[in-house]
This record gives sequence, C-alpha cells and structure tokens, in this order.
Amino acid sequence: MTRIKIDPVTRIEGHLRIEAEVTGGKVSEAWASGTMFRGIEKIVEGRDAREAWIWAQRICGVCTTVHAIASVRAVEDAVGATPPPNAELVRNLIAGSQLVHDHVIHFYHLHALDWVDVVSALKANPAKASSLAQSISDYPLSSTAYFQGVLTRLKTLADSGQLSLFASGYWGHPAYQLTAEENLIAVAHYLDALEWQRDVIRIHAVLGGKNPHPQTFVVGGMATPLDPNSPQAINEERITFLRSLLKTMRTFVEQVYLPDVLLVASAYPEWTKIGGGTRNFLTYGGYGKGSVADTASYLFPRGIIRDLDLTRVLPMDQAKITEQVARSWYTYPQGNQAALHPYKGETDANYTGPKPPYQWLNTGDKYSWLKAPRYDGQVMEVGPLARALVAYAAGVPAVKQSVDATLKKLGVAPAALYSTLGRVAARALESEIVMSQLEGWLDELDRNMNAGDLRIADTAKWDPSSWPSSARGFGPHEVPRGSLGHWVEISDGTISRYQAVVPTTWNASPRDAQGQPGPYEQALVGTPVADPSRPLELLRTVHSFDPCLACAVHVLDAEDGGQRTTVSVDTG
Ligand code: NFE
Ligand code: MG
Repeated sequence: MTRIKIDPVTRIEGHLRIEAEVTGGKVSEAWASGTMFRGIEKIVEGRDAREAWIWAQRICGVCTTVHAIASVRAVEDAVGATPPPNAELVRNLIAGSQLVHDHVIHFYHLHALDWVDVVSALKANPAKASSLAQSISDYPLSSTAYFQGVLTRLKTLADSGQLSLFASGYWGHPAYQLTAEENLIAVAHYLDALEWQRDVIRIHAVLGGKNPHPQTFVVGGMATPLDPNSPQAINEERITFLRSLLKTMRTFVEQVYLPDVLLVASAYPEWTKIGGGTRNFLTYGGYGKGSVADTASYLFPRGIIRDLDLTRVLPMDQAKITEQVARSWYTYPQGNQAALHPYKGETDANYTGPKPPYQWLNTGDKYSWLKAPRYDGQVMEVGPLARALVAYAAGVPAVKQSVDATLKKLGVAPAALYSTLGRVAARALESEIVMSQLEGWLDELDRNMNAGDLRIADTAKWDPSSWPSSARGFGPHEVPRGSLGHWVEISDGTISRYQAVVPTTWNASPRDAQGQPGPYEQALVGTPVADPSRPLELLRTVHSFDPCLACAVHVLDAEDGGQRTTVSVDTG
C-alpha cells in the first residue's frame, strides 16, 4: 500500500489537500481536507441585515456574485420583500452569464491540462491541426497560419526554458491520450478563452458596476436604474451592447467549448466509468421567471435523487439539511456527534486539540476546516451533474434533448454521466442551456422597459422598523459548483446568526459522525494511479468537481502554506 498527498491542489480556488491510499494501482481510500479557515459567517454577526450581501459576496472571487444573490434572498425571505420581475431578470442575467463564464474558465484554465499534454502539442503539424479543427467546428480561427502562430508562441516559451503558465504539469504522463494536433487545438483555445472571458464579463460591468463583485444588489431588488431614454440608466444602447456581448459568449460556447468537450470525452472513454462516487444528488433548483417561491417556473428543478434512481425525483426540504463537525476542526456546544440545521449552526473555530500534523493528517480524527453537510443524514453530490440528473429524471425537455443528443454522439448510455467525464459533460450541457435563456431574459427586460415597466426594487420593506423583531430566512441559489444556501436570523434589524452551506462544502466534505466519506472521498475510490509520484488521475476526478475551498470554509499554516505543491509518497 502506498499513501499519497497532494497539497495544495492547484488550478482551483482556495486550499485543498488530498490524501489517498493506493493499493494494487488503484485508490482504496481517500481524504479531502480544506486547509484554510475564514469565518465570514462570524464577521456578519451584529451587522445591519441589509448589508450582509456586501460582506458575504467576499466569500469568493471565482463564483463572484453568487453569495450576494443567496444573501439578499435570505434576507428577503426573512423580512418579506419581493423583488419585481425586472430585478429577477437582471439577477438571472448576472447569474447566468457568471455561470457560463465560470464553466468555460473551469474547462480550459482549471481542468483541460489534466487531459491535454501541452508539451506534446509542440510536435503538432499545424496543417493537420487546421483540417481537424475545421472538421469539428465552424470556429473561424482555424487556419494553418493560426495554428502555426500558436505553435511558435509555445515553442518560444519552451525554448526559454520556462513554460510559464504551463510549468509544472505532468507532461509526458502515460495517461495522456490526445494526438499532438488535438493537444495543439486545445492549447490554442486555452489562450483564446483567456481573452474571451475578459471581454464577455463586461456584462457584469454594465449590470453590476464591476466584476468581480457586482455592486448593484439591494434587499428587495436591484439598484440598477432602468430607463430606455436616460444616459444614466440601463437604456436601449446598453441593451444593444449586452446583446452583442451575449452573442460573443454564445459563439465561443457553441463553436469552441462544446466541440472541445466532445473531443476530450471521445478520447477518454474509460473516464465515463471512473469517478462516480456517491449515488445521491441534491438541487435547490433555480433560474425561474419570478420570485424564488415560484418553483414551478424553474429552469433547473428542485429535488433529490437517491441511489442513482432516475425514475423518480424526491422532494427537497431544506429543513432536512444539517452540518456535522465530528471530523472537522470545530466544536459544537451540543457535542461532537451533533448534526445542526443551519438555523442552529455554529462556526466556532475553537478547536483545542493538538496542532494538526501536516506531514500526514490524522485522518482517523479531525482533519478539515470544512464541515460535513448532509441531507437527512445522507451524503449528497451537488453541481452541474446533480442539476442534469434531477432535470433529466424530471423530464425537463431542454435537458433531456441535450443530454440524449450528447450521449448518442459519444455512443454511451445515461449511466456514463455518473463519472468524472459526466461532470465535465454536464457542465458543458448546462452552459448551452443557460446560454439559450440569457438572450430571452434580455429580450424580456427590453420589452418590459419599452412597455413602461421600470420597476426594479420593492422598497416597502427597506426600513427595518417594518420588519418583525425577530425573523429568519433561507436564500437558495444554483451556482456553477452546485446548490448554495444562506440562512440568516435577524433580531431587531441586525444579524444574530448567519450560516452559509456552499457547494464545495457539500462535495469536498470530510467524513461525518457516522464515518461516511464525502463526495470527493467516495469518487476517488477506484481511480487508477499509474505513477504515485505523478498522480494525474487523482487530479482528473478532483478537478471534475471544480473545487472552491475559499467558498467551502468561508488560517493557512504559514510554515507549510508558502511552498509550492508537494506530492509526497509513503510506501508502507
Ligand atoms: Ni468559490 Fe462557489 C461556486 C459558491 S463554491 S466558487 O460556484 O457558492 O463551492
Ligand atoms: Mg458555512
């Protein structure tokens, strides 16, 4: 048996450590540890509930905006404020464009190099790459000269002896399967995606003032003025500009991202059988036409899939959510075995045990700054795959068509979704689906404005004296990495308790009081490892979840934290 640690896992947000035992060339047991603590839930205590979103949004800069939305929703739920339809449309536009932007960045900049060997691309024939690219897509940047240019840039980097943004990969690893030309196409699109993402996120600058962290949220709606005839408001000229940005966004998704995901998926068919993990999936659902309460209009339905049974979607009741800390560096006043609903949750990092042993974690005891969220006591995966499975099982036409068409192209059955590559494919499919809604939401906003409906905020509940003296609320949101919930308790206008349970907290959770491993820990079991000192295969499955530990734990060990990633192997 060999024990591996990767710390920190790079090409993610935040600080994640993975330890795994490898037996007979496969992972037999794994542990995921969040090695940072932030405590935003403590920071908002005692503050005016109307400003919670400003603080909460700082939980993360990758899934920017999402915590602002979950936070204002929680406060709106508590105080009874109802955003008007235009505010919901603007929120959908901000959130939907963030989701597509984030998924493209994840695929190219955080995950592609687990599948794409950059050094192999140096051997590519640009003319062959050009004809291959033209056979799979209409993307206009596909000439021999274009690929020759990318190759020259790459060769310049390699000849300088420094691979810069491509340094420290496991280049030449036997698990890489793409041809040199396929690798060159992917590297070219990696570079193009850097420019694309900078351009399209100007949607947030228009609707939110800036990115990251749009500044136009308000409890009860948005602070974005609408007026077709005013230069100071969202007007006809800005709507036209947004339309052009959405077109740029759509073109890249359709002509580059989706064909590249198919290219990678076709080259790695065995990865539709690896990395499944937990068989339970949870969604809060979202992207409706009206208020959060209008669940019937959700683009992604709310629900639970248990034991991979796609014949029925069970109801999701947030009252059944708890967080446990038996294996996390926290203590609950109610004891180590307690499972607390977020309305009763505690974020007291008053861990008083021995200093965590960083050479190898004490995985038999507490080993992570993440809590362990559970639904009805059960481990749940959240995220694009959960959304795809719940929507597929619920028979949502857009999702069924899109999933079935992709499965047909790849020649695989729906069970193939339950895998490392299934997560990658689900992310691409939902990008296409959300993309197709974004233009409709913008058209609807434009129509409302032209019909004279300029309402953007419900101010009836702005004054805290109109609130009950004590109130509590739940703010759900479906965000790139999965189901996000904020729970707030308000006493006399200020926050008395605040809890966020974040997608990566669900997926990267440690074991719980019953010893059940979290989704990453389950998904890694069975992963083949050709070379324990270069555990590329582990990264494939971990990255397929798109980890964000900054979100998940909402102290980094200064002695260990300053180093570059260490991969340690202990053969015992
Ligand atoms: Ni920091 Fe996040 C998303 C949230 S996390 S990236 O998407 O909420 O798990
Ligand atoms: Mg939390």
